[in-house]
Amino acid sequence: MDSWMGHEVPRLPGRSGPLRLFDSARQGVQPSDPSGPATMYVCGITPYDATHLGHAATMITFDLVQRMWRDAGHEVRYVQNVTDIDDPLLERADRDGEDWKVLAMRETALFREDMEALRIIPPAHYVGAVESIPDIAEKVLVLLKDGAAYRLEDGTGDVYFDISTAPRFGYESNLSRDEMLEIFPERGGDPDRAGKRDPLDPLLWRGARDGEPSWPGGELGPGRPGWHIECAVIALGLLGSTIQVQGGGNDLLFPHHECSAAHAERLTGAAPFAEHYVHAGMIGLDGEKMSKSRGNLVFVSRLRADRVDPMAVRLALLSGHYRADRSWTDDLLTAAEERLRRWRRASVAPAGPSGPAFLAGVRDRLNDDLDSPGALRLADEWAEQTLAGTGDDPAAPALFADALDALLGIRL
Ligand code: 5CA
Ligand code: ZN
Repeated sequence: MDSWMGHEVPRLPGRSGPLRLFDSARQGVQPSDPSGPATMYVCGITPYDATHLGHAATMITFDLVQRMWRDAGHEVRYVQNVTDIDDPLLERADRDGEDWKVLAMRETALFREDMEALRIIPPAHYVGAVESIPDIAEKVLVLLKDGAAYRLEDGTGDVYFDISTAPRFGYESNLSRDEMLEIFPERGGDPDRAGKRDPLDPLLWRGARDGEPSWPGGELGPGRPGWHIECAVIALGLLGSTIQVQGGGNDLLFPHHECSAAHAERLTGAAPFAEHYVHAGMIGLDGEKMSKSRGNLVFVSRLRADRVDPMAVRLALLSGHYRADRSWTDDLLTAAEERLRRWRRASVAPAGPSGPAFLAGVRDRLNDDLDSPGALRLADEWAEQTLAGTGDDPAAPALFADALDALLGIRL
C-alpha cells in the first residue's frame, strides 16, 4: 500500500543524546539507544471513519520518536499498518450500504492527506491487512501445527491462540486476570465463545461465513485474519523477530499488544517482542471521551476544511504530554494559534538568545520521555526574550525555526 509524501527535515548541528521512553511492560522510563537501526511498528487506523484528533495525537507521538532517533544519528525503520479488513469496517459498510473496500480506500486516502498536512514523517512501509493475508495464514498454520493454536470443533473453521502456551502472557499490560477478563470483551474479545479453552484466548483466523468476505487460507481453509496476528505478522515480516518500539494508543495495551507480543514470541522464540511498548493517552472532547456513539469526534479533515492551520493543530496536541489522557478544547486551539504567531514573529527577528543553548534545551526535554510541554515552554521563553530585544545571537532565529521543524515537526 502507498504511504504518504514526506517533507524535508532540516539538519541540525551536533547530535542528540539517547532517547528515554516509558515502557508499559517495565513500567518505567528506560533508554532506547539501539546499536543497529531503530525499528518501530505503530498500530494504524481501521479505516471506517475519518482521522480524528485522537488518531492524530498518537501519530504525532511516534513521529517525535522517529525524529529524536534520527537526531541521535540512528537509521530508523518504521512500519505502520492499516486494518483494512475487520468487523468494525464491515459493520460500518453494512450500515451505510457501502462496499467495504470503497469505504476503506476513501478513509485511508483521507488519512494520508491528514498525515501529510500534519507533517508526519511517513513510514518506510505502510501495510494493509488484506495484502498480508497469505503471510498471516501461513503463520497461523505454523501456530496450529506447533500446538499453540486450536480449531473450534463447531464447523466454523475458527482458529484460536492458546494463551496457556505463552508463559509470559500478561507481562506487557501488567494486568491481573480479573482486569483482563473485564477489558477483553470491551476491546473486541469474545470470552463467552463456546468451545474455547480459555475465555481470554484470542481469535487467529475466522472461518468463512456467508455474506462476509473471505480469502483462501490454504490448509487452514477459507476465512480472514484475527486482529492481533495481523500486527504480529506484519511487524515480523518487515522488521525482524524483535523490535525497539511497539506503539499505539493506550486502548491497545490489552488485549491487542499483549496478544500480538504473545503471537510473535511464540513464532520466533525471541522475547520480549518489543524493547519498549509505548502508549499514547486518549484524546477526548471537552472532558468527555471522543467516541462515535457520543458523536463528538473532531476530524482533522474538518479543521483543515475550516482553514485551521495544521501546524496549530499539531502544536495544540503537543501542548499536553503524550501519555496523559487529555481533552481537546477550542481554547487549546486558540492558544496554539497565538503561540504560533509569536514564534513566527520571533523567528524572523534580527537576533535572539543563544541558538545552541535553545537547541540543547529542546533536545534534553524531548529525550526525557518526549516532554513536549517542556520543549514548548523553552520555545516560549526564547521567543519572549527575542521579542523583548534581549539576546545577541544573529544565527539564533534561524536555528530556532530549524529546531522546531526538525524535532517537533512544527514548521513556522
Ligand atoms: N487498527 C487498529 C490498530 S491495529 C486501531 O486501533 N485502529 S483505530 O483506528 O481505532 O486507531 C488508530 C490508532 O489511533 C491506534 O494506535 C489507536 O490506539 C489510536 N487511537 C484511537 N482512538 C484514540 C484516541 N481517542 N486518542 C488517542 N489515540 C487514539
Ligand atoms: Zn495493531
